[in-house]
Amino acid sequence: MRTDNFQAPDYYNIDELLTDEHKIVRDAAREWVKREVSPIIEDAAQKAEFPKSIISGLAEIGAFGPYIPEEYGGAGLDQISYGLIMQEIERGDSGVRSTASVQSSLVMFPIYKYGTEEQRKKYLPKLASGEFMGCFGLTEPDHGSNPGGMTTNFKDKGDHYLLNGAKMWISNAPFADIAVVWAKDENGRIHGLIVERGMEGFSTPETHNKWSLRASATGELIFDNVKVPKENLMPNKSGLGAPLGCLDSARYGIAWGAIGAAMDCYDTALRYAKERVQFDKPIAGTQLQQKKLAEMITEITKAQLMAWRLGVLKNERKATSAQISMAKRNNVEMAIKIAREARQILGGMGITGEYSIMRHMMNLESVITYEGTHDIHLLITGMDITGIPAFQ
Ligand code: TGC
Ligand code: FAD
Repeated sequence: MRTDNFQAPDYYNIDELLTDEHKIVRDAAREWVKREVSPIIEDAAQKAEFPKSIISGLAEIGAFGPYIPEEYGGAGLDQISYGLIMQEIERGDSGVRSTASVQSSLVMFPIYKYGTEEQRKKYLPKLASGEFMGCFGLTEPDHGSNPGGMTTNFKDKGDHYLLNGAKMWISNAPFADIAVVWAKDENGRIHGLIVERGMEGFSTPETHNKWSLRASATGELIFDNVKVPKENLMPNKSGLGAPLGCLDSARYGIAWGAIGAAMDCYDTALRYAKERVQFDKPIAGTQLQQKKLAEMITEITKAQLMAWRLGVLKNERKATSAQISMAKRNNVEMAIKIAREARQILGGMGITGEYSIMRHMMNLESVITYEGTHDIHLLITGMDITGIPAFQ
């Protein structure tokens, strides 16, 4: 079992920008990750198993619905607390953060924002406690970056809807109790439907052979003439903007989460470089390794400030989708570059499961792809500053 000696870098005293509540929430998540995630995560990733034993702990630290009001079982926290929780969880593993992101921002958020009061009462408290786990079906085999082209559809059959189609690359799908599914009606308008495990014609085959996010379960959602009760349609928003609105919230969490992965890689590499002696001195005393470490802490500090400022804007309801895209893109790229450099600092040891770096590095290949690829976020920034979409 690996000892977790993590010490969080805070080069610009960003702690001084946080409230007492932020620090309490952050420290509780940090301690929980040290205690419950670090000891088991490498084994889970090696076995490609989602560690279901951590679900109740995630609920206890407020990771399921941090910003959902307490009356629905959420933690009622602000956006910076949400970000800090994601940072700490992803410090442990991006796959665990994925589970929390999906549950909070892609399942609880749409039910809270677009659902009926009955739907909120029925699902949100159980999702907040982890009694129910959820997944989010937007991506299809032929429609990834372009979800507006989706073909999954439903027809009005009087007393129910008949749902057909397939979703791919869905986090939590293999074990989820409910799925928030985006599908077109007979007029081609996109709506969100809540599909429950056990509905006839609904299956969730697992996706195997992943080299990334191995401790997170990924699968497909198959709908073969699934009869969905009419009360399972979320009525308060339709069109592509509805799922994209959920992505704003999840992408924001990833902008913080990626910092956690980067901090873990940096902290591990710094400690190793100070201990590892070659040519009769610690490799941390060489200019080449100092360049790597100095650039890492610089980039982490910039990313921390960006995430914090975005959190302030989110709290004030002023953050734009394009600002969120910029932070997701910047911080994930920052983290993946740091993971690659940190792995090299560890030499041969860097490729082993004795250290977390290679796992973070492989995980981040998914993080840079999902919730909008690196390219798509650049195009979103490009469109925002020029006013001209360049997607087609
Ligand atoms: P476009 O015409 O630009 O927009 C359609 C409508 O949507 C509105 N909109 C947004 N609304 C809220 N938030 C946003 N971020 C929004 N972006 C656009 C827009 O105003 C418009 O509204 P209206 O009222 O005029 O109809 O749409 P487009 O088809 O040109 O596509 C734009 C594009 C490429 C940016 C978008 O499709 C996109 O973001 N693609 C990337 C797809 C993506 O991110 N998929 C993620 C799937 S879920 C996932 O990966 C979960 S991983 C979970 C984990 O494990 O952590
Ligand atoms: P494509 O869209 O086919 O893109 C392939 C390449 O082409 C990319 O490099 C892309 O940047 C580039 N490209 C695409 N369009 C353009 C363009 N206009 N201009 C220039 N370049 C372009 N989805 C869900 O709905 N729910 C989930 O829970 C979920 N979880 C996931 C978990 C994992 C582990 C992974 C890997 C993915 C997950 N996804 C999920 C899907 C994810 O959102 C998609 O993989 C992502 O949006 C990209 O779609 P794609 O894989 O089809 O790639």
